[in-house]
Amino acid sequence: MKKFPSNFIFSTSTCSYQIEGGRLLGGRKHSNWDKFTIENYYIPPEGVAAREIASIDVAADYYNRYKQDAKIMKKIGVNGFTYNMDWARIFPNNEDEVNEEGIKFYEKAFKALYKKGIKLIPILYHWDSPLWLEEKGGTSSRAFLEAFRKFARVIFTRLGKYTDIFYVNDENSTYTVSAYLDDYNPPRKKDEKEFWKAVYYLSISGAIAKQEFELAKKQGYVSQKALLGIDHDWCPPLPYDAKNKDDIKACEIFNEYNLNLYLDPNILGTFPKCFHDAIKKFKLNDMVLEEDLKILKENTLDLIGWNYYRPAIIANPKRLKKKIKWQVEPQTFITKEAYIVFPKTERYTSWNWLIKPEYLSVGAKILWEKYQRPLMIIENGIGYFDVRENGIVNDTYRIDYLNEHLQQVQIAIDQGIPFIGYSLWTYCDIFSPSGGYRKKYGLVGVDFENKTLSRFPKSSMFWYNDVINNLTTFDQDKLEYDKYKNLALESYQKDKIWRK
Ligand code: BGP
Repeated sequence: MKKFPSNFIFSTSTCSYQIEGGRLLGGRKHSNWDKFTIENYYIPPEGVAAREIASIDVAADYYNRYKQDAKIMKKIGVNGFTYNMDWARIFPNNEDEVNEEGIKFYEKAFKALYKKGIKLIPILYHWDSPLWLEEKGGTSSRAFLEAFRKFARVIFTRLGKYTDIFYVNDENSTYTVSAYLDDYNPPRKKDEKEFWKAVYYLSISGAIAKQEFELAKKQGYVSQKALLGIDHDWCPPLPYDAKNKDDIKACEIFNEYNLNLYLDPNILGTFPKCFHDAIKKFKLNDMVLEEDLKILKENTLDLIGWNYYRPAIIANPKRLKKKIKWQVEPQTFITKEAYIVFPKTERYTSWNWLIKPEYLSVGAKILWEKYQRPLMIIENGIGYFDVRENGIVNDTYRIDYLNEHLQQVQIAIDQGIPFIGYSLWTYCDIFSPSGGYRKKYGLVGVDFENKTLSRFPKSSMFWYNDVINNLTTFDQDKLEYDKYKNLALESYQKDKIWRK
């Protein structure tokens, strides 16, 4: 394999409500995720891979530790940091009043990175709406559009100097399915008509952000070569039985709802058939304005961010009536014509997430051929029960997972697919929507157990540093686990960056 290009972006990604804390500090007011975690607080028994809904009041305390974190990121050697700013910190009370202390926090935090040669890669929206917006109807209402325009404008004009890559939103799919088709995440509307409204307004908001982005470019707030993308978590489907035409058909149906529905609008400028069918079914014609569709068509996005964790093994539900020995997780997917199944012959994480790295390059080829946009991985990582010993975590499983997935990015680049970067989920241990603080994803540990929130190294951060220094991944069977473990132990003993 060829080495990564010298200008390749090696980044880590995270998200304000999961890492930042300071939820009532600096003029901030509560959001829907504060309300949700307060009202649904639940800690499962120790060591169980189950949903933990803990407090995000302090989370990993990035709000107070951003300077230390910038130094640690420098040690890792990343040149990017993908971060979703907190809307409720910048606009705590309404859509018009900017909280100067809030935006100044981000200017300080991102300047600390910028001075270390780490490019900020902002994601504008990641599921977390200010409460005042929820009260106006939230993402499934037209109120979302103008409020989002004002929010986007502040981000582009105030933070445009620190970067030339932005994303409008993270995973409209998981967000709309888990929060509008299901009641798993806030605002827990569990109403199919609300689901289609949220899909519509989120798509239009991406085009509105592009309008503001191009205006900010004209006015000199953002560089002319800057790019604005959308970040989607498509799970490339594969048929449970490659010879079964019903399973193959089910994969096409899955893609209509899990790929076309979320990327066609902001990349091609048009909604796919399933959307138009739903508008008729739910009599939502009044929602769809000609002016909106014009904005959508004229303001498509430049880049596809892709959150790749796993593909989806798809079977036609007709099969499920037969007694087939496998796990089937009833999916709250919009379609009942395609089910995700979990054959026991596959590899899974302890949270039952399928591990199949080769579908990263398979999926990348499909995305490039269908949409012809540069790609960047915005999330890829493994949640695990990490065990800390001698002050560090020797996470060889995370090194395995990340190395074999990043290798697929290299393979895709060798096939001529224009990947501009890879942003790993995640920098340090944070709050996980499905696993709370027990489901660890970080390259860097955070001491939640003793409530000190102090940072400590894991072996995987030294693997990532090795990849970045050499501009390549390593043969899976030649990974130097002991080297990374000893570097972590040595660093923890002597580097001051671990002392706040
Ligand atoms: C994505 C979200 C991230 C992150 C990740 C891991 O859907 O964009 O915020 O949470 O999933 O998910 P989890 O933490 O639930 O394992």
